[in-house]
Amino acid sequence: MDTQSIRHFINGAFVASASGKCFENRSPTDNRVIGQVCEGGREEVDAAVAAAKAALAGPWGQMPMAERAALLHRVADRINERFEEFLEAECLDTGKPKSLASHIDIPRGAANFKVFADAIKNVPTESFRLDTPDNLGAVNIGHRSPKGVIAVISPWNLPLLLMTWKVGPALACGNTVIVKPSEETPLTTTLLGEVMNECGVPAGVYNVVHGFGPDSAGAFLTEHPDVDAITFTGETRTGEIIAAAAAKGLRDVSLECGGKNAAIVFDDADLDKAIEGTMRSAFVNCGQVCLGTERVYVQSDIYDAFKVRLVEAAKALRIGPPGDPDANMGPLISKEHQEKVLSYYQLAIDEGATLLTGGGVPPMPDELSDGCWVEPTIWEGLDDSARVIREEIFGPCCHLRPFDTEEEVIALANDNPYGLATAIWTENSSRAIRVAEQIEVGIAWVNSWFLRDLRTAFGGAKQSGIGREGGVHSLEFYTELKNICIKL
Ligand code: NAD
Ligand code: 6OD
Repeated sequence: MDTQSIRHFINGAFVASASGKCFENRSPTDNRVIGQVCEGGREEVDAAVAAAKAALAGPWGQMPMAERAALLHRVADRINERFEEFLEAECLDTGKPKSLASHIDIPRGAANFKVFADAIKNVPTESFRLDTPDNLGAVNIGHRSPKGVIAVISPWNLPLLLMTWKVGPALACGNTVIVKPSEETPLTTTLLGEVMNECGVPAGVYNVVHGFGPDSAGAFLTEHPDVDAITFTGETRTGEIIAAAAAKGLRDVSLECGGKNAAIVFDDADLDKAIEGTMRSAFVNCGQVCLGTERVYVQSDIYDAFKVRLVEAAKALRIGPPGDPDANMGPLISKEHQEKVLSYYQLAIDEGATLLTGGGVPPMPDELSDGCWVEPTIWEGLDDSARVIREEIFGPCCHLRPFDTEEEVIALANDNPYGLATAIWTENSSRAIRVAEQIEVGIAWVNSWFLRDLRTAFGGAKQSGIGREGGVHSLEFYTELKNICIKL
């Protein structure tokens, strides 16, 4: 794939925009232009939706489930065969360390196809025998069919992983898709088009239209009347706009949105595990993980010991570009996001935080000085009502606050409009379950973080989203369940 000239993938072919419009793709490591991306308009969205609709009526719609599943296994295998190209492309777009993308982004991108191809073969449908007045009875059989044409709107933080997390189950269930990847990260979604063709996935099953959100490909796609359902991952306020678009025509919508996640460290926690886990949850992917921890509550009697160790570990993080084998933290995604995160760093000080480490832009070599770098940052001392405590920052930062009792920390953790994830650190399993049950989130980890079993429900409570994906929950979303009632 020519990473310098990125086109749409529609009906099995790479095409430019009819308008000739393009936008720049810039490297987060030094802000240089790394390519031009075609910007899709109504014409490209119409063509992609028409291709997706036609494919449902073609060989894809007739394909037996086992054959479809085998094809998706081939897609996963081909991603793994072209692993290095996917890795290069993901790191070029995001600037993240290769060590991270090679362990998380690319393998999960492939796994998402295999897991859901296998799941679809093993999910039973319901059946009920009904007594009737004539004593002959009736039998009800559940039948699942694909929902149809699915719009997939994906973000930039884990581009391949989060896009295939939706495309994998959608295709496994027999749907066709149009993906609108984030304008920040167009590469791996485009590369997947080549893989689809190589594996023999019929034209029109997987389509990609590049562009922005409002008044661009994202809005045109979600508003398109021939799109049957929309699955979205991104910011909560974008989710609200997409939910409104989905309401027209009563299309189904799945929303995986933002978070302001709490970690809770009890005094009986294994401190080594809690420090290692909190370091990952606050700083991995430069803090750009929706499940990441930005609020850390630590029981008072271990607060000082925890603080000293976390700050020391954060200071030891090595910031650098993907090619630096020692780097374990990359840049933020864009200058715009860097500006946003730095504005929160300033706000924290204005709101009265004590800065424990970081708080600015790290010194970088000349050739990287225009990159989107920020320091890993830890504060304490903010009021619970501070904006830095309440709003999602989506950067490598967290605030520490002591607590005394279980009841107090449950109330603190729940005092937020978001409800995505939490991490609870304790060696007392009764307490762990008691607390996990009371935290208002979709995902609660105990003595771990981002430990994923793809068969489990994934999604957010409160303003973190609507619906659940993962395992049978994805199959629920991507199929239409019909009841067939047969009178005997
Ligand atoms: P974003 O909402 O800005 O963009 C996400 C996608 O939506 C992009 O492809 C964008 O072009 C598109 N978009 C924007 N406006 C649109 C519109 N009006 N109509 C249609 N499409 C539109 O989010 P982002 O900045 O790419 O990602 C970061 C956010 O995503 C954070 O808030 C993070 O918490 C959230 N996120 C959530 C999860 C989850 O699983 N809950 C996972 C990853 C990221
Ligand atoms: O692991 C996943 O399936 C998933 N959806 C992760 C989301 C991470 C958010 O940034």
